[in-house]
Amino acid sequence: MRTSRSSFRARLAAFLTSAATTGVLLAAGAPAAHAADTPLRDLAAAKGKVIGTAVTGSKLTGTYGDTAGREFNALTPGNAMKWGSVEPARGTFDWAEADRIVDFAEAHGQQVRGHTLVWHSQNPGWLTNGTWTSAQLSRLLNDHIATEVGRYKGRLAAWDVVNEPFNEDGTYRETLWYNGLGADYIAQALTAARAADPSAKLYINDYNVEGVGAKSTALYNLVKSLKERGVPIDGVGLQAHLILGQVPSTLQQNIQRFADLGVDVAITELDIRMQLPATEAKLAQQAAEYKAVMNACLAVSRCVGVTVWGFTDSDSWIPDTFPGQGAATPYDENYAPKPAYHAIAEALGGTTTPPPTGACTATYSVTGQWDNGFTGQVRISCSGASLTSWKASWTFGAGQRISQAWNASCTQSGAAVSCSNASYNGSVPDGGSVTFGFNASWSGSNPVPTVTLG
Ligand code: G2I
Repeated sequence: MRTSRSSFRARLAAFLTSAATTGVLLAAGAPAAHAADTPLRDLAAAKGKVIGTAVTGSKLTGTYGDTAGREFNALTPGNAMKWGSVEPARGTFDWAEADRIVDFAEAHGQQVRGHTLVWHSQNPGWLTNGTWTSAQLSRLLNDHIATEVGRYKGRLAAWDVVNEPFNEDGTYRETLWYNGLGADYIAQALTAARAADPSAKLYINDYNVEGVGAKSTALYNLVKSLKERGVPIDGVGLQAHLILGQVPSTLQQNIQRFADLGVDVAITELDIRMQLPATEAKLAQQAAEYKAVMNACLAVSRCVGVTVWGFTDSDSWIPDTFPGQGAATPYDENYAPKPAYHAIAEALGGTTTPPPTGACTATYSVTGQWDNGFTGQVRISCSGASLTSWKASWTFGAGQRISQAWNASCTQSGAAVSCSNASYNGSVPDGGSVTFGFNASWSGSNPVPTVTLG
């Protein structure tokens, strides 16, 4: 991982101005323990491991950006580096979103994992609809890799060079690349990537290869033969899109057999989905399963770390792809850490005290930020307790001023803000929540205050 003095300073400054991004205070007045917990990235760094997240570049401001920067030491662009994103029309490149993520990562002392160069999905129409000879395909492949890997040369820790090459039974997936070039497209891609950036670690990445089975054995045999042939290959990515209750029991054994082959292993896209609604019991089971995945990686020195595929349920691919399922990531849709977050922290050696139950809590988040303005949101949730009226108060730390509020009446005197319920939302039942919002101005910095409920 790249850690320079300047990036450390930037991180420190960012930390000092935005400590406790999601300010939470209990109704009783005691700070929730998790607001002060050690960030996951510091715990992971102490163990020499990566804790990463996939991100959407356009969202890297406000609470989303603060959390991504504070908690993770690696970022993977969820979509921004795919062929269809970077070259939508032949010869017309759009690097804006990818650049934004790489710049953000460097400013926050984070690694970047490039994702992905050669895949059957999310390719531009001009490529998939074209008719190509194998010589033309080979040229397209090599040029694409030279251009994209070359653009970020020296700045990325790793590339998912080839993504999802196998069928479930371990045969090769019949893609544009396989059909045109045979299995050799994999060696060609790896060789081109090494030439374009000798310092990036080169991976083959797939799903349903977490446990020992036909598909992971095909990947194992491929890596073995690539190594024997002297083709550059540094690691395998186990995506780990898991289903609650189905963490493979052979995960650690599988990681170990790849390590024994002489390659690194990364868990690259971890999420654990469940049938909605999420209940306390399901979230507790999910936490235990996140911990089990962390522990399997921590147990093998060549397992470089774990990346989650989106850190918040508001930025997860699951609900769109599997209707009725979700809650797959470590933070809920309002950026409140879930039991899975605490389980990751515990696996990394952190001591965390999850917020006690039987209380009402207020969570402040910045949902949008522009020039000198922002939209803030406070969510008041009760569990094991209820309210018939409420008042949420905080002190702005950097001169922010509220101009407008909705679903609450807010007054501001100097830095002190006080917001009381509207006539229609004073009651918060056990298990329920209410939300109010406001627009405000900021300049210089926009630190997140801690909210007290009274
Ligand atoms: O499918 C889950 C992941 C499996 N492994 C490879 C990953 O690259 C893949 O990521 C997902 C993204 O998280 C989704 O966000 O890849 C999907 C495409 O296969 C992405 O979905 C696409 C939607 O299909 C598009 O409609 C949408 O425009 O996301 C795009 C951007 O939001």
